[in-house]
Amino acid sequence: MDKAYDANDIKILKGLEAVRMRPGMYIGTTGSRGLHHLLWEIVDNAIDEAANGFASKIEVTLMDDGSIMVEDNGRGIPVDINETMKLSGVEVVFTQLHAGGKFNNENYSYSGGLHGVGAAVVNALSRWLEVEIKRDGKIYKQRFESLYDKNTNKIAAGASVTGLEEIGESKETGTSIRFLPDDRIFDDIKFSIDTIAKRLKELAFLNRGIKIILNDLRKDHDQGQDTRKVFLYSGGVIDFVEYINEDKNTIHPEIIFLEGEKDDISAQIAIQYTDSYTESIFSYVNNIPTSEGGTHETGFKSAITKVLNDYARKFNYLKEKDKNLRGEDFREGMTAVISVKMRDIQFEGQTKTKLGNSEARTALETIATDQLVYFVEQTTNDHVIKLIIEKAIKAAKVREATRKAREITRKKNSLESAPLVGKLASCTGRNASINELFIVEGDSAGGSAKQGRDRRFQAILPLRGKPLNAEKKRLDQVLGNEEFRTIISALGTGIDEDFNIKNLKYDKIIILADADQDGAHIRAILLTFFFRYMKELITEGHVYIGLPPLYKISKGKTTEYAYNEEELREKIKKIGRGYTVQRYKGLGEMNPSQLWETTMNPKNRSIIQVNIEDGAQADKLVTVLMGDKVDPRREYINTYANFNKIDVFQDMGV
Ligand code: TSJ
Repeated sequence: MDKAYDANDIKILKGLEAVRMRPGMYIGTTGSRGLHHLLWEIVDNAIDEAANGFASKIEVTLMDDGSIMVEDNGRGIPVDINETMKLSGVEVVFTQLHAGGKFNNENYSYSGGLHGVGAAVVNALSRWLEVEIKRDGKIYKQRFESLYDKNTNKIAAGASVTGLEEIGESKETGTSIRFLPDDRIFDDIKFSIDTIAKRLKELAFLNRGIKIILNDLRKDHDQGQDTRKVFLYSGGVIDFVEYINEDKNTIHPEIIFLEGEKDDISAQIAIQYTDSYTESIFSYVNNIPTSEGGTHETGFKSAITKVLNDYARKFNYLKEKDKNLRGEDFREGMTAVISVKMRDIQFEGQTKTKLGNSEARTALETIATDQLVYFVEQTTNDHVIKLIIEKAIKAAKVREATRKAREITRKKNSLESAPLVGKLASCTGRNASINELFIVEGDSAGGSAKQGRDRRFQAILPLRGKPLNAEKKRLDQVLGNEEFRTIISALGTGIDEDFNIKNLKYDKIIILADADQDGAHIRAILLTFFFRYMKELITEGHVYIGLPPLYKISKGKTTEYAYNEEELREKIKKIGRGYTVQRYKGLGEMNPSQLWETTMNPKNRSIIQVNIEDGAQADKLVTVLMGDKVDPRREYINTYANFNKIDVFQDMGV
């Protein structure tokens, strides 16, 4: 008979083994995201130490054996014995779940809420983990391993294989953690230097004055990449805004900086306007991006609207008969970064990236109002405020014109939708959850696609010319463009504030353009349009880029296709002597059955899902691709415009 569970068993169940049993519960996934989550967990602890004023430098190093090291020059994790636990501070941190290394919550005022699962989880999911601590004149070291135990037939998670040993002396202080993620847990244990660099740069922007260094000591690291990157921004969010606006045309040189604290909530805000027609607000709470916004953003926006309207009235920009300007008018062309630090954060929203705490709304409204009132009262700032208010008044006028244009478009779409949809070859099936819309460059490729498709679920929309560049246009002009009107009416969702994803008629929207500069331009134009006016299409993962093959290799009756040069070499090797190679210059060169086989048939095709995890980076990329500064775009397109590099295009965030 099984023996009854007692308290000891329960304790074992709550040990680190539990983490290995259900890694997803602690880190979300065992894919690349989860792997990097381990790193962020460790980095967050070092950031906390620095944010509390005890460390000034954090160094992350990718080691050649696949492990990763994080070092700070803080006080060093306490090494003395915790009386209740009968363990050293170090052992508590790495072997006790939920202890989280927070000995003293007063010292650790702010800790990341999304992460914060604790260093013990990292230990449990690593092959091995080593910690080195310099403090009190000494160097201490301890090693943990996840080893197979043949007595229990199980892997003991993160067990200490040495004690906390004194291995030397040092006048310095600090903590260093090195660990190797466990390949028995993760799908792949290769860290992405790009993902890490992007996040460390962001953390450096959000934590002014902290020097964050990234070293790549892997022998096979990408040639041409620096092996050492240093991120240090003494201006913090001000530098962040400057970086986002780097390739935009700013309309005033000085960046507005608002900073304050209320009810234990602190906020830093940087604002600068550009000649763009869209708003780019990036908000964070405890260094975590809040892509869906939330209460802190709402509070900030109310403050802007109220203070600037009051000012506009007081100084007669608005006459008595004029209506107040709307919030959106003041946000046209605004780039802003908002960084909030507070306790007990709560997330809401579809992707849990929306701040829910109501106290953040009132705090941000108060802080932003007080600071902005102070800013507008300085006579040296008169010219900036004047620019902003005049821009908002212009925006309000355009808004009114747009409303009228929109009404006309609505009527047009409902009354005479036939000519628009005329170009569209719809599919016969009505199941929006499987239907696909191919937006195809050119009439001839469009014709092949119409003939080659599976008409039950694939619809084709050929694009004749280039649609206009939405980045440089206002909504009324976008709505006036025939190519865009056709797309809007085909998708069924409406646009901008009318957008409703529930009405989307297709699960996948696949952009099919040639592998040349013109094609790259069309892709960029369409992505920009979706990004600015139908963002959810992208964030919900409905937008794809189709990849037509670049080469056809044939011999007798065998035909193979290759999507890049490496594949071409492989296929040639496979097919042997006597082959011919055709290089496709455009989609138009393929006949309908070839196009189906290589590019449209879900069984064979390759398509790339467009994602924008990193909003600031995506915004920057769209600006570079579609803005009116030519040099950065030329540089970018020269580097990335071909299909072989399109994965980079995706990595960049669009
Ligand atoms: F926990 C960990 F492994 F994730 C980790 C912790 C990783 C890294 C890279 C750094 C750290 C860390 C922890 N750096 N600094 C600290 N500081 C403390 O743990 C500490 C030191 C002193 C005192 C004190 O009250 O004297 C309190 C704390 C929490």
